[in-house]
Amino acid sequence: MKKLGLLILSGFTLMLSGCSGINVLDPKSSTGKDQAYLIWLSLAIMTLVLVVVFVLFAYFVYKYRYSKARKDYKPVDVDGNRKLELTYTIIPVILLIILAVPTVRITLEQSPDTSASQTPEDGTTKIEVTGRQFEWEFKHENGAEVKDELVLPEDEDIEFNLHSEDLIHSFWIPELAGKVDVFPNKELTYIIRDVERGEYEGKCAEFCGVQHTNMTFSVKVISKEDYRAYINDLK
Ligand SMILES: [Cu+2]
Repeated sequence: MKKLGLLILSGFTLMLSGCSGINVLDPKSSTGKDQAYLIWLSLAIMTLVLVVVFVLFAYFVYKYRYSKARKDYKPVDVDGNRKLELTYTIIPVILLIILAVPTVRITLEQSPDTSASQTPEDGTTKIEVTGRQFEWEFKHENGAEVKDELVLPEDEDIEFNLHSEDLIHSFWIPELAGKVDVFPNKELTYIIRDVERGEYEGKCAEFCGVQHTNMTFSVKVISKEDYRAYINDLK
């Protein structure tokens, strides 16, 4: 009975996690790929530590199990054993360095910026994003505005200038990159690099009111020529 309860509970947890159709671990931009790399790297290091600890644990539980023969066994005192202490200090430090270096580098590189770049680089497309209850508005470089539909040119870096008109929202295209909070009275610049062709889903990831669930948008990444034609038609 307990087992059945556990099974039902884990089933519910899976359903409630709302993971349908989201493929965070197979991202379609180099920004998202860097983020997925960090997830895999930390998972790999955690798994390594877990396996070593569990194997040693099982081994010691077995090796030092109680028996009549060892009833009066006194373990060796390892207090102050320099070799041992150095080993279990240095190994975690090395693991943390392996984890920290790419994490700090990628985080600094990708962090949303408070100042929009003044001189757009070649291969960068700027989109002004406005979040409001309960819709998204996208303004293209030529001034054309579209609601809840984001069309982008493939293989370009997309510079999003994000702001909100009311309260805090969160801009999220799971298949392209991680979430970014969108604030009122604060302009944030977030760059998603090398977006790949395809159709994706975008959403607000910050509970912002009763219609929050409906604050979604579609994302279409098309060829550069098609994109030029698209924004010219919008004008
Ligand atoms: Cu919202």
